[in-house]
Amino acid sequence: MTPKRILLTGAAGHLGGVLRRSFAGQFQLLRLSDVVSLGTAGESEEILTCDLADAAAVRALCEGVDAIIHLGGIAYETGWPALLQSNIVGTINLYEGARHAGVDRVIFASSNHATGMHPNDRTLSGESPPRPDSRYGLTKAFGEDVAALYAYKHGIRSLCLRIGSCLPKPDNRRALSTWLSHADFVRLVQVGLTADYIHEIVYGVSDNTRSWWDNSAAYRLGYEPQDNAEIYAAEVGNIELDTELARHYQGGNFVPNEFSGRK
Ligand code: NAI
Ligand code: 15L
Repeated sequence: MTPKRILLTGAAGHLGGVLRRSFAGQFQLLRLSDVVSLGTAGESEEILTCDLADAAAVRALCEGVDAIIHLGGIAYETGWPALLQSNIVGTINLYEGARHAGVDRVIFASSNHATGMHPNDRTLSGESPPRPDSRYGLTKAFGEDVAALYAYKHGIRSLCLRIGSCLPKPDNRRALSTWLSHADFVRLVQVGLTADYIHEIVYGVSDNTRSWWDNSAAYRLGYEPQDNAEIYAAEVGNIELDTELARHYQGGNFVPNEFSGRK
């Protein structure tokens, strides 16, 4: 059954904007939320400004929706104080709000950086264990576990998307493996809104010839990506990441930052 009333967190962000444009007028209600301004509400849109770290506000935010697309949070590496509030406390608050409100499902924007310390000669799947490449990646691995707790214990269907590089087009050699086109992102979220699952972890990636990820779990749910980064190979295939570490591990440039491990 297609949900009628949707909450989108992180709606003012890059991917939030992609979904807002694509979903305009498609649902009875599209509730848009962010901590920053979202402009004026369009038809069947509702705008609620809310800090994900505010438990009471998030509880109110989740009332009366069937499904949540949870994109809100810090999308890059930074210090613990900010990540703790937005990504750890924020995700706990979101799932707790969903439980209180009886929400059917949550699509959680995880990240490839939850598994970024795996070398890129390895093929991973959603069942591959986290190997975070950063504090940011660790918050995403934590979010996947929060999703599992609320799925198996409280019945909230949870689809975790380990998103690769969701950009208008790939911008370097690494992205020929990790690229997720905007259109395929929308397709994957649509699958998340309608498919039958309890808790799944899949990769958010297009049908890239050089993909590092076995995404058969997403295909089983009905995901049919239409784009392949390879068409940009001549344009960006020679644009390499700067360091050997970044080129060796799936997490790319997140890996050399503060690296003091064994090579
Ligand atoms: P973005 O940074 O453009 O958007 C994130 C939004 O979350 C921002 O509008 C920000 O204001 C909001 N936010 C941050 N802290 C908040 C808080 N405490 N309360 C309420 N809102 C808060 O990021 P983007 O690119 O749109 O990514 C969306 C999600 O997808 C993020 O969770 C990111 O980690 C994840 N992701 C994105 C990838 C990409 O290629 N764009 C790759 C992997 C994961
Ligand atoms: C992410 O998780 C980031 O949010 C995004 O800005 C990109 O760095 C992306 O991963 C990536 O790995 O390309």
